[in-house]
Amino acid sequence: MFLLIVDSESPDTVNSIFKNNGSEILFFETCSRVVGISNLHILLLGLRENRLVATKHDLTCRIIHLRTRSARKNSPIAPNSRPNFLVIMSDEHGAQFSSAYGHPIIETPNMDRLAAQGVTFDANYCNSPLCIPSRASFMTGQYVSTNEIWDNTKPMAVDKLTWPYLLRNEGYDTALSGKMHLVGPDPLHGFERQLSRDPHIEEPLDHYRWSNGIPEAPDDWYGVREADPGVSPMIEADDAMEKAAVEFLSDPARHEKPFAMCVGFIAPHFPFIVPEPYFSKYYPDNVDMPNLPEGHLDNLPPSAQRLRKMFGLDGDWTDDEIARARAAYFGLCTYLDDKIGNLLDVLEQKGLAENTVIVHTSDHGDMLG
Ligand SMILES: [Ca+2]
Repeated sequence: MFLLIVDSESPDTVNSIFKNNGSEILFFETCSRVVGISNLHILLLGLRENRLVATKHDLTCRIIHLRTRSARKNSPIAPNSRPNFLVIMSDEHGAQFSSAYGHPIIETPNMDRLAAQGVTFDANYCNSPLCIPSRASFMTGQYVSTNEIWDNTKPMAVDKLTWPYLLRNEGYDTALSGKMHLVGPDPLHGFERQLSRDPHIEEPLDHYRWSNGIPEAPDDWYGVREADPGVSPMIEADDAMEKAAVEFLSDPARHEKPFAMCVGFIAPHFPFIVPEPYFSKYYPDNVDMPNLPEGHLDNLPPSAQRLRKMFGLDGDWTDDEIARARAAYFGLCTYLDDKIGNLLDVLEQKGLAENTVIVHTSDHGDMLG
């Protein structure tokens, strides 16, 4: 399946191209915008003078769940009906760490709920294991190599076409609540406004200089030993994002236009600090240890071995320290899941559920050891 958003002067041409590819295109509007349901990617295209600006092969983004009205009701989206979009994007959440993807311990009932109502993807990959490159691909529908963003310091070019721009041009109310990690002069790139704040752009990282060589961490990575129950600034930021998103969905003045809101939660990204009862739900009795095959670390490619040295990931941690870190991550997954559930509940309470396409994804994963 893919969600197709096309900026086109010739929708008939787009339709014929994708029909010929065996894809299903569902028009939700008679002019130049198309939303289609087809295969494996979120796709952002521009069509000018009957020439595709970006091709189907110029983009991949990972989508974990996609729920559409048509999927729920087994009927196509009606012509001239413009659905709302709710995009829920977490940070560093490997899909395997959810009950929806069969994890034996972690409970994510609201991801299960989304999966039961829509489509779940099992062979879909993000473009980069880093926030900014992966999110730039998600925003533009283009490969990292096309965007030329390789690390967590480079801003996206201000003239990049993004899916919020396309929807905004079509009369959508486009809003961001939380993280999209848009560093540089434009923190919105097509979103009309930020409803909350993105804590990860408030302290930009230094640009990497090749002349400095590849540094090695002087100590073991701090993240493991700081795992604990509690409230970190990132938890406070996530709570604020959720509150702002709920207020947005609940605001009757907003219903004049269709909306496309992206809620960018930090969880389950470290710090491994999560409020109770989420920590004790998994620690100490309900957490497993990493499954590390014999010789795995020695056989990692040189680039991965360099990264391990750079982050200090060969720490001399006890089994208990590792268990606490994993339990906190498990707890953050359930904490995130509760927030997703609250957003779904508000959609239903406000009568928006039937006409809202929900996309749940993450910018990349985590292997947890
Ligand atoms: Ca990230």
